[in-house]
Amino acid sequence: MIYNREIETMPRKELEALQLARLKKLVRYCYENVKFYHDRFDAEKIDPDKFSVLSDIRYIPPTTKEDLRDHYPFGFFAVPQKDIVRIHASSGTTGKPTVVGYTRDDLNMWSEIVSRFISAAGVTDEDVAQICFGYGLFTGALGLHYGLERIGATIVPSSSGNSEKQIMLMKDFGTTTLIATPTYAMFLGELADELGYKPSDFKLRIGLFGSEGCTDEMRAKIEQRLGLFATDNYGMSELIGPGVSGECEHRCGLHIAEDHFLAEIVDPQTLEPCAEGETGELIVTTLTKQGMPLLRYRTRDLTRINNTPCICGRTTARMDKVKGRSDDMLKLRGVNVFPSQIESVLMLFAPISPHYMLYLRRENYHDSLEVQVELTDGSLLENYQNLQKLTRDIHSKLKTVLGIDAKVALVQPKTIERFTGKAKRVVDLRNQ
Ligand code: DLL
Repeated sequence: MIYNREIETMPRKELEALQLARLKKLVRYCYENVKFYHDRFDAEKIDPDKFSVLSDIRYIPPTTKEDLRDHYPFGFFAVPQKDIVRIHASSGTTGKPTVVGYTRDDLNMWSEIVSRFISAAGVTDEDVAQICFGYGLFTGALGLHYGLERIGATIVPSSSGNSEKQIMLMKDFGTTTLIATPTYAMFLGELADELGYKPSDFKLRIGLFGSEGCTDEMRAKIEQRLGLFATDNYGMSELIGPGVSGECEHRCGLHIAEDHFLAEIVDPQTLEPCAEGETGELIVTTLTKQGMPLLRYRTRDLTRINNTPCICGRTTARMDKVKGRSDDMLKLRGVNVFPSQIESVLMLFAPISPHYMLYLRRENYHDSLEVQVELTDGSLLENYQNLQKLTRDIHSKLKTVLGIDAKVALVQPKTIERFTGKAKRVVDLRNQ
């Protein structure tokens, strides 16, 4: 179902005109209401009233996470605090979190764009939707919550963790839509299997997975385990949370909510625009946000954009599944590799499970990578020859496909940590 037909199928010329009108308003709004932007425009001699085409946006230097950190907590807010009705924050693994403030209109817009991608995935008011994202400062749960409520689905706000109970609820309440990170969905599927359930014991039909990447191979495994059809959705707390883009049933890219977000792809090194269709870093401008508008925010996520209309009828541009974050790229003896590429190779081997960890170490001034991966059947550990052969096969596949020389360690089933939110599979031990 197309939730907002007028916007989602708008001819591109009209859409671009709408974006330009909104951009012009936004630039002045930021200049007048956010000191950081005011100072920056003055310093760079940017006239906020001289924006006449969308590409003029390139005159504005990008905004970074460090800029937000430097103005912690509320320095980027563009409205008085009484107009902020909600605050979220990104987890902030190191140091202070990044804080985001929403006005009532921002929350409305957020529900609208979430309603779009969940409708595009096929969810309706007939569905029972179990939200297994953590409720709290994280945007995942409440973002999906209000979008699902708007379309009238029955929400089960079970949050993350307490996994056996999740499975009981999933069965007893007849959950049809599972909302989780792909990692947690995989874990729930595995646990259901261990508890003796088959996919047919559940009424699951759609998975709305997001907040982290997942290869197609991994997704196929999760779908099979749980008996559902999964779509990917993307977002980021600084920009709003989930809802920036999401796949439709055809799964050929994530439709961007372009009336609210202006997306650019740039070379992450030079920050020069990439050619159309080329992969680079996604930079996003929030066209309509009032509480905390951002001009050219550097997401660090790598993807590419396709502007051609989709077979679903939507005209909104589609971004590829995120390939990785520019800061996640592993550099091993001159070879650049993303964790997702390693995952794709591992998925080719049936005797290993989709649970793995990547350990980076520095030995004698050389970086080395250990790929630790679980066996599906622990009895293989007793057969030295078979174990050696599998280890060698994985090693050589990683070498031929990706050009990396990784140490492969096969470990007992169920020994690698399970995550209830985003997985943290890369452990960097190089500076220890
Ligand atoms: O993860 C927002 C969200 C919640 C999106 C629930 C979708 C569903 P943050 O915690 O700020 O926000 O993390 C944002 O997560 O820059 C990406 O690197 C990554 N990310 C989010 N969605 C995807 C996805 C939420 N579908 C960061 N595929 C982003 C790959 C994703 N990476």
